[in-house]
Amino acid sequence: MTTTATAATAALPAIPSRRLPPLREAIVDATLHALPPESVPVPAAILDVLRSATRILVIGHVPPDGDCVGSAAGLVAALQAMGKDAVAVVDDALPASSRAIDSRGLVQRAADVDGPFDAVVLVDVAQRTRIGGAARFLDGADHVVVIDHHEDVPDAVTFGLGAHQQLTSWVAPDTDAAAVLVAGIACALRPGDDGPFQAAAPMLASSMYTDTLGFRAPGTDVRTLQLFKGVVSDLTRLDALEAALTPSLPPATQAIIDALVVDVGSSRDGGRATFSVSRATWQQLLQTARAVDPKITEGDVRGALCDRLDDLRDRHGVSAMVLDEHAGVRVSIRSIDDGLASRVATRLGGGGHGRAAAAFIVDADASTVGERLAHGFHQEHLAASALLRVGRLSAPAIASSSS
Ligand SMILES: [Mn+2]
Repeated sequence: MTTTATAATAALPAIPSRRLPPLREAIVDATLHALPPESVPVPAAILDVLRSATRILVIGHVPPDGDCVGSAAGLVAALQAMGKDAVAVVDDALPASSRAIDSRGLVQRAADVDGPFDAVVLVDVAQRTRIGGAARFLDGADHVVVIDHHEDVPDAVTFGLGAHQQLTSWVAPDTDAAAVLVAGIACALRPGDDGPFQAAAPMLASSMYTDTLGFRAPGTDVRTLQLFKGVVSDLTRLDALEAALTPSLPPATQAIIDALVVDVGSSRDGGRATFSVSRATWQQLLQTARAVDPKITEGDVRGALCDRLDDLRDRHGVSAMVLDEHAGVRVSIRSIDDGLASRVATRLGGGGHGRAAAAFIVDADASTVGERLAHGFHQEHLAASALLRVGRLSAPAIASSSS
């Protein structure tokens, strides 16, 4: 019985929360120096596993976001640059913005990959239940590594690991993005050789950008911005990065989303804005999009809705969306208050970041979920007078805008 759990929690030292300068100003501000990736303190145990392994699988979470895709693809690019046989899996359809981050097309679905791997690395996630079909690769690995910046503390039991398997984890909850940790790893893998880091850098920069909401999230660490600036050093590069991360939907699809947001404007109450997308509306959004471009994924459309949710959060403090998809009801929650969004999502059986979190609820109808969402906010001590009003846009109301 030699299972060993190495729990390294080498977080960056905390700094006071404050809003950063606008990104475009920060990029051209000569007094704000770029920070080298060597500044991220990487636990030696993580490097030992990665250096000694020959066949490595790197897994991100599902549903995916920019950070897990960029971190997984970036780590694989770094490992390949030092001659490793490394494969990235995110077992879900990638939204267009994430496909743009995975600029080399390194990320695959679990069914397209053959094991076994001697090391399996989870990035941006610390739960076996959040990696889809990639979970089966955990069972044959000598080493399981977790690199994450959320609160979950992994252990060998919940990962279902056997006595011969070693779990090595680096969980740094005060870090803005998993990509910050991966940047440190890529740089430290082979001292004196920045090839692995350079191979990963564009993907990691995009991850940092998305997980900090373009460095607009309150409390974003200035050092993450300085790391980013080491890669995206001028406005030309920033423009290219932002253009790649902003997929365009067909005008008819966008028009429906715009109509939803107009509806939200009238339904906000007490600084909290919510909106509900019925199953019929969701189907209509997908159909209008795919009629123009069959490659548009559900994630692309969901991403456009979430962009609006972010705007609403910035304007109203709290925003939420109840999205009635075919397989269940998705709830997305945003808050300026760090922690509120994740606490409410946890009450609904989900989780996520402090300011952006989600839950996916099967076997429930949207109105019941909407009530549970409102109740969840109340349990978080939001005033009763700010009872959430859910703006509903029925399918007939948008029929004219899609025909
Ligand atoms: Mn992340």
